[in-house]
Amino acid sequence: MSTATAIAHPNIALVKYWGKRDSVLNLPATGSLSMTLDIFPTTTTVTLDDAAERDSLVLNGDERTDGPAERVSRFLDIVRALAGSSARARVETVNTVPSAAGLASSASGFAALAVAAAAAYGLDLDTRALSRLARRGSGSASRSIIPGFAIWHAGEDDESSFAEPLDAPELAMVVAMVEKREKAVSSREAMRRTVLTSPFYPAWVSSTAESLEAAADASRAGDVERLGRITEVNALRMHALIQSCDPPIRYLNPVSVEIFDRVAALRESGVDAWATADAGPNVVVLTEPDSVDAVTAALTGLAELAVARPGPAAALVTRADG
Ligand code: 2P0
Repeated sequence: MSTATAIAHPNIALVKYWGKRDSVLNLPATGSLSMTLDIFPTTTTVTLDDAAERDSLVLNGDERTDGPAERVSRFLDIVRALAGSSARARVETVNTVPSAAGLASSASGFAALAVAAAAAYGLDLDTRALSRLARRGSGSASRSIIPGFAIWHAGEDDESSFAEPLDAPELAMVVAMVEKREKAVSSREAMRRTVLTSPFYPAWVSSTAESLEAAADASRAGDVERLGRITEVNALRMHALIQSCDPPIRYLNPVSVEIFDRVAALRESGVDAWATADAGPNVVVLTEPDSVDAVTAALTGLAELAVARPGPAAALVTRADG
C-alpha cells in the first residue's frame, strides 16, 4: 500500500483573503499576501487502501466521520481524478496549531494533505500545481505550500490562481492566543454571508486589490513601515466588513481590541509593530526581529504568546510503495 507523510505550517495573511468568486474551484475575489510560520506544524500521512470502501480520517487521534471527514474525502476525489485512481485512503493528521481558533489550521492541514496525497497517489506535481491543488481544499492552504512570504494571485481560472514566493524584509510575528475555543461561525460560512449580505463587500474587493499591489511593492522594496501600515488597515477593514453582515458576525473580543490598543501605544513609543487578526479573537503582531521582546513585554498577561519567524515550504517527509 502506497503511503506518504508531509509537514506544513500555518500562514498569517498581511493582506487577507475574504470572499470567493467561485466556491467550487475556490477562486478568491482578490489576491492575498502572507507569511508562512515556523511554528504549529501539521503532519499528515495518507495511506492508500484498495480494500476500503470509503476514506477515513483520524484527526489528532480521533476517528472522524463528520464534516472534516467529508471535506477530506471530497478533496481526495480531486486527487483521485488527477491520478486516475479509485483507491480509498486513510488520512491521519496531527495539528499542533490550536484547531479552529482563527489560526488557520485549515491552511496547514490542506497544504500537508495536498503534498501527502499527491505523493501517495503517485502524482508528480511542481510547486505551482501543489499550490493550486491545496487551494481546492482551503483557499489559504495555497499559501502554506510556499516558504516565508507568499503572494496568492487571484487569477482568472484554476490554472492561474496559485501562490508563489515574494521577497520580503526581515520580519517576525508574535501570536497572541486570546482563546482556543472553536469559533461560532466558520470562515467559510462567514465569507458566504459577507458576499451575500454586506453592502460594503464591493468596496472591500476594490480596496483590497489596491492594498495587495501596494503591500507587494513595499515587501519587495523592504519597506517594513509601509507593509506594516497596510497590514493593520487591511485587517481592521476585514473585521469591519465581517461585522457589517446580516446577521452580524464579530470575531474580535475585548481582549483582542485591548491588544490592538497596546500595539498602537507601542508604535507611539517608537516600536515598529502592527496588529492583524484572522477569523477569530487571536491577534498576531507583525514586527521586526529586534522588537520581539518589546512586543511580548507589552502583551504579557493578556494572552498566551508564541513567537514565529518565516517558516519552511510544505514538504514530503517519507514516501513508500507497498
Ligand atoms: C486569510 N482567512 O487570508 C483569511 C483571513 C481568515 C481570515 O483564509 O473556505 O479557511 O477553506 O477557502 O482559507 C480563512 O479561510 O477558507 C482565511 P476556505 P479559509 O488567511
